Formats: sequence, structure tokens, C-alpha cells
Amino acid sequence: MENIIEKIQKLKKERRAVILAHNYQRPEVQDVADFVGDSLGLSLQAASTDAEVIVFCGVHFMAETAKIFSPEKTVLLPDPDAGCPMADMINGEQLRELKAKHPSAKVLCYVNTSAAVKAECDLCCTSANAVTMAKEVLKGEPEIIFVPDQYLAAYVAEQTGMKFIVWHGFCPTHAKILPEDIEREKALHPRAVVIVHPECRPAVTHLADKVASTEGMCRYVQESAATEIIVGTEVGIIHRMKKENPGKVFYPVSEQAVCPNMKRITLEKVLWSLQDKVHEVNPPVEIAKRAYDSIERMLNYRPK
Ligand code: CIZ
Ligand code: SF4
Repeated sequence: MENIIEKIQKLKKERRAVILAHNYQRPEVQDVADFVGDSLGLSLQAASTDAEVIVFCGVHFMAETAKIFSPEKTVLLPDPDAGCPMADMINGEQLRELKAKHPSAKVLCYVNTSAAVKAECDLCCTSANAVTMAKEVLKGEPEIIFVPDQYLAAYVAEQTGMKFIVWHGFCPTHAKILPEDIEREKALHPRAVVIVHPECRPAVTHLADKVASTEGMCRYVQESAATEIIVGTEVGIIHRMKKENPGKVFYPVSEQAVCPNMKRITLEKVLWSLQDKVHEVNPPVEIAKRAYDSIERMLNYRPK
């Protein structure tokens, strides 16, 4: 492992590259990265760095979003098959059909969508700013389409009192978390607080002390007085939480909450990505331009 890390660090300098890793990445991939964060934070990092190459350790839509923000940089995804099943539940054609049924609706899309879907939207949000953006930008609109996550849409609807025309997409990893998992962990750790991601089912979010995006969770954990935390999201985030809070104890709500796509990225693939300059993520320019318009506003809604 030492050897491969040294090789990665050396090549990174030679290539003028930066390594960005999502909060759900493997521990050793997070440790080799220059920045670890959520898709919004990583896109901002991608835009602000003067590196020529970005090795994006995450899934395809995240690398695509980074490329849209930084068209002049080379964006590499170490495994070209690291996709997001939720993002793949809707394509541009399907969204155009839905829009045709509701011609005057505004369209809000979750960042977990392809560039082709973002190109069809008015506005893009992440789980960190979905509630604020819905309230501040779309409240009062008679019809709003929200794609593709039915559970995030349900959460935002609950928080804002707004109604959405939804797409029945979901995250297969977060959908594995069930109310009985929370009940079991609470019984085992009665002093612990429960934090869950809004991609979870409503029956699960209703049992949580705090519902937040991955960055929101990391912040909450640092600021909270709680020393025991039950974590209801992809288990990879616990590595970062432990590093940032050595005195606290974390329990995954379900060992099943593993995203196989996030786990496709390994140290070897990061090395090969730098060595061979693969796999470049480059959405068509016309699509990227239209997608940019919907995601640009998202940057102004940085979570507090
Ligand atoms: O925006 C992201 O990175 C995702 C997919 C989740 C989150 O809550 O950070
Ligand atoms: Fe997609 Fe879910 Fe994996 Fe996130 S955890 S990349 S939403 S499948």
C-alpha cells in the first residue's frame, strides 16, 4: 500500500492533478485525496483549483458535474462503470415526456442526474440545499416537477408544505435502510442520536433526530454534544466522521448500506487513472452548456 500511495503522490505532481473523493469512498481512497466532501463541495473545489487534471473518486454524474463547472480541465473517473442507479432511473427523453404532460411546470432536479437530464431542468439542487432552494426559488409556483428521487421529494415536501409532481426513482443503497434497523440500533445504544440521509424512506426519516446531507451530517456530528451516533447513510462516511471526531463512537444503522458503485474506485484504479489519463468524462458541449444553466444557481445556495 505504501508503494502505491507514493506512486500516486508522485504522478499527481507530474500530471498537475488533484484528487477529489466523495464522502462514500473507501477509507484508503479518502486518505489519498486532496479533498473529501459531497458533490457540491467537490464541484466547487474542482472549479477553484488551478490543477490541470481532476481525478474524481465518486460516481459518473459527480465527475460530469465537475467537468461542467470546469470545462477547461481534464476530469477523470478511475472506473468508467461507477454509475449511480438512481441517476440512471430517468433519462432526457423520459423527462421531456413528463414535461410535455405538464407544460407550465418548473423542473427541479436532484444533482444525482445525468447532464442530459440537467439540461432539461430549470434548477438543480443537492440534498444539502434542496429545502432552501425549493422554498426560496420555487414557492408559489403552481406546478413543480421534482426528479428523480421520490424520497428526497417527499422530505422536501414535508419540510416546506409544497407539492411536487414526482418521479419514482430511489437510491437502492438508502432504500435498504428500514425502520426496524433504526429501532434495533436505538435499543442497543439508548444514549445515541440518530442521523439519517433524506434519500431514506419517510418511515426512516421520521425516526431520526436529524435528517441531513453528508456534509450536514459531518457538521452536525462535530457540533453536537452527543458522543454516540447512529448513522443512517452509506457506511463510507463513518471513516471521515471517526477521523474528525476521535472521541466519539459511530454505529452504522445497517451494514447493508453500501453503494457498490462508490466502492468500485480503488487505490489501484486511482493510480492507473493518473498513469493512463483514463477515463475522461466529457459530456457533449451543447448538453453541458444547458446543464450549466440549471446548476449554476445551486452554487449560490450553499448550506449554512
Ligand atoms: O450530493 C452528494 O454528494 C450526495 C449524493 C449526497 C450527499 O448528501 O452529500
Ligand atoms: Fe447513487 Fe445511492 Fe450510490 Fe449515492 S449511494 S451514488 S444515490 S446509488
